[in-house]
Amino acid sequence: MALSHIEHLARQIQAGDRRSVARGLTWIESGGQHAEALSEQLYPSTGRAHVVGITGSAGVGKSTLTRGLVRQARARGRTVGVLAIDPSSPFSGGSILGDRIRMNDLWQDDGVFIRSMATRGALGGLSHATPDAIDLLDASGKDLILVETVGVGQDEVDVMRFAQTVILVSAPGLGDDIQALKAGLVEIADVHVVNKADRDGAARTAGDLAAMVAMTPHGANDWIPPVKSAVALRDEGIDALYEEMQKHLDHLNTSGELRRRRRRTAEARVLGAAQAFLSAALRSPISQRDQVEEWFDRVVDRALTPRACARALLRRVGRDGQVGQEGRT
Ligand SMILES: Nc1nc2c(ncn2[C@@H]2O[C@H](COP(=O)(O)OP(=O)(O)OP(=O)(O)O)[C@@H](O)[C@H]2O)c(=O)[nH]1
Ligand SMILES: [Mg+2]
Repeated sequence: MALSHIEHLARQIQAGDRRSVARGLTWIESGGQHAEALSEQLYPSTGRAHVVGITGSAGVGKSTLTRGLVRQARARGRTVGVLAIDPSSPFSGGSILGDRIRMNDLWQDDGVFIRSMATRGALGGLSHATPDAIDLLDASGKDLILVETVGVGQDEVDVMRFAQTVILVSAPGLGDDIQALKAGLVEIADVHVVNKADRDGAARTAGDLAAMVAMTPHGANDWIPPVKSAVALRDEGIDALYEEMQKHLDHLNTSGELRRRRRRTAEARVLGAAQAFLSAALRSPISQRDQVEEWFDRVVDRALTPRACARALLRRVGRDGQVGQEGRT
């Protein structure tokens, strides 16, 4: 594909053209050279949106809350992009369809762009496609980008690194879940919300969370994650949640923490890309040709240690300039 074609698509995306945004996201999901060329074109016009991660156990009401937050943003005249990341196996597409139906009313609004991504199992994995997809929505001019994931695995926790604000959704009656989530997710939450506050036990869940927050040491100028309640189904508590999200962004801006978070994100992306390049290069047939075969034999014959061989292989990969030339970036 000619570069001018990619440049054209990038310009259309920057102009906010919906069909181009949809097409660009499809490219990014499938990865490869076109995706990288497109991301390169878009990168200079990113870094403007407020990226908010919405995570929590399955069924706590993340999508319902997301829909509510979209409405709050729209009422304030802000444009919104939503990425609902489906961590389920490629075999079950159920919840994508569910999300689509539940968010149906928002699909008609030009100021909103919603996309479900089932990237688990795709080459490069969840955490590689997501930041590029966020960038694309950012470049298309969306003021707010909401990223929904079930916080089940390390991949989903990693995705939250790309957000400036993380909202952790809990629901009453999921005591064990809270325990399970404690290690990974409570740590990264900037705002807690106990959804389904219409159900028994909501006050207790909120109390447990508040106790956990209180146990975490905080400096005098640190942000202390608030614990809010909501009934997303009835649109209750969503405006207060939106306000907390805004307050957190203000805190990031005034404290200098925003720059530090962006720096951390940059580092994670660079290292992630370097790892992906390297493993692709190491697996490529070119780097395994001739000499390398002989090296492996020498390892078998105890003439070379596995580590020394690995160093030689890395030197060779670097010298051949193959790094990043193939595979997903
Ligand atoms: N009682 C009650 N039910 C709710 C509330 N919010 C959402 N629900 C219901 O809970 C179920 C799950 O809601 P979703 O918004 O799909 O939850 P989710 O966390 O996005 O689910 P997954 O994406 O599948 O993990 C739906 O049947 C909702 O109608 C609430 O405030 N109260
Ligand atoms: Mg959902």
